Amino acid sequence: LSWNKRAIDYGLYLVTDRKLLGSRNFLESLRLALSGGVTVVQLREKEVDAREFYQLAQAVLPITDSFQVPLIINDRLDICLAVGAAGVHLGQQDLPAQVARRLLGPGKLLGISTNNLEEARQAAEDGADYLGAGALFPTGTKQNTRSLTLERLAEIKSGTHIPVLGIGGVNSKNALDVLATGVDGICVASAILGRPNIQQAADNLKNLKKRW
Ligand code: TZP
Ligand code: MG
Repeated sequence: LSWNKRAIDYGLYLVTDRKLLGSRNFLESLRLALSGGVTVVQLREKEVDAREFYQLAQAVLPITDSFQVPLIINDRLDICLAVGAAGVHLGQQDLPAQVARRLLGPGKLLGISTNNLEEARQAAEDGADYLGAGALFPTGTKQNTRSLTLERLAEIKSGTHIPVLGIGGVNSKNALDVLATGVDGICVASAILGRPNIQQAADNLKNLKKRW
């Protein structure tokens, strides 16, 4: 699929982590999350080699396509291009945003992780399409996160002109507080994939967002 960047709904952005699934099947869990209303999927695989990441991305793309949801690849611009994913998500320790934008061309989505207004403004200037900002709450999904208060998140949102998503321990109990900062969406892993009923968990978060 090709994407109209201006029309992308960042409301409920799922970051994958197979460790959260236990013995449950990955592709089936993804289908459940999409059925529940996830609007963007980021494939985040920290423990696989390039070949396995590539093959997994190839398997995921027809599923996200069938829900007309963009697939974003974490860390690996080469794999994004190789499978024809919608875009790539990079952190402050990955390829610089400016370089990634040059390699991707104008059509692909580029997301950048940020922790303060300076990084956010720089990423936007360097060609990012959206920002992830966190970590807002304690999380078991990622080690060594920098923390970010809701006040600082609001500052990032009001100080930039591209979509901003709150990430890090976001769940059904705190999602409304995150949305109250004015951000464009929430970015979650465990609040969907770590729940016993994945579809219901996604649907519940989606409804919070809708009612907000
Ligand atoms: N980046 C900052 S926090 C985080 C990432 C990838 C983990 C998000 O997972 P969870 O389970 O929603 O806290
Ligand atoms: Mg990274």
